[in-house]
Amino acid sequence: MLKATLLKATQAGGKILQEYFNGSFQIDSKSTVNDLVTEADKQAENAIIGTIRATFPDHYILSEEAGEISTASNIKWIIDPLDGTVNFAHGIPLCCVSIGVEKDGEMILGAVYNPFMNEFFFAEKGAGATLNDQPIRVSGKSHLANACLVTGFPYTWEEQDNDPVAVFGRFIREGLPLRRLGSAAIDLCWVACGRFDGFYEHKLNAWDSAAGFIIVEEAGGKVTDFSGQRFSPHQKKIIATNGKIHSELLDAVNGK
Ligand code: 2AM
Ligand code: CA
Ligand code: CA
Ligand code: CA
Repeated sequence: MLKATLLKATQAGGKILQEYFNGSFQIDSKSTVNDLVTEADKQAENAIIGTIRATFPDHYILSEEAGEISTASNIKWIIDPLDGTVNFAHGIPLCCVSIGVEKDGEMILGAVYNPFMNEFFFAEKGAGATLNDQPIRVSGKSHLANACLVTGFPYTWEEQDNDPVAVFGRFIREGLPLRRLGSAAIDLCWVACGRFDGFYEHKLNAWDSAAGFIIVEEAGGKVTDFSGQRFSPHQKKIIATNGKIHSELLDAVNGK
C-alpha cells in the first residue's frame, strides 16, 4: 500500500507540473530574489499531500512548501513537489517530483518523476532501482580522470567548508566534464542510471536528496557525506557515485 500510494502521489504531482508548464503562472520569491516558488509547486504539493492523506491520514509529512505535518508517526514522507523550480520558471524541462519514504529513520522507498522526459525512477530498499520499470545500474567507470560529473551550487554565499569555487575550479582546470542541471533529484537519478559517474553538492535539504539517495544506493552506487560516512537525507553535503570513483571524488572535494 505504501508503494502504490507513493506511485500515485508522484504521478499526481507530475500531472500538475505538466498542466502548468508552458502556461502562465504566478512566480514569487522566498528567501532571496532567485529562491522561487510558483503556483505549480503549491498545486503539485496539494495533490501529493492529498493523495497520501487519503490513505495515510496520520503519517509524518515533511514537504518543502508546507513544512512538517503530523510528526508523531514513524513513517515519514519527504516531499519535493517540484525540484528544479528555477528551470521550470524558465521553461527548461529539467525538473521533477521527488518523494522519499523513511521508516524508523531509514529510507525505504523513493520515486522521482520528470514528466517532461517521461522518466519515472523508483527504488525500494533491497529490491533495486528502476527507470520506467526497467532495472538500472550505476556506470562502470573506474577512474575520475575519465568520469562525467554533475554538481549544484549553493544558492547563498556564507562561508562554506570545501570552498565550492575551489573544488569547481580544480575540475575545470583538469578539463573534467562537469555539468550543472539545476535539479539535485535528477542529478542523483542520472548517477543511478549511469549517465553520470558522480555527483556532489554542498547544501541540500532533505526533500532534495531523500528519494535520489535510495535510488542511487539501490542501483549499486555509493552515497556519503564529505567525510565518507554513509549519507542521510538530513545532512547537507552529499557525494554520490558509482562506487568505483568514490574515494577519488571524495579526495578531490576535500582538496587532496
Ligand atoms: P528546488 O528547485 O526544489 O528549490 C540545485 O542545486 C538544488 O538546490 C535544487 O534541487 C533546488 O531545488 C535547490 N535550490 C535551488 N535554488 C535554491 C534556492 N534559492 N533556495 C533553496 N533551494 C534552492
Ligand atoms: Ca525551492
Ligand atoms: Ca529541491
Ligand atoms: Ca522544490
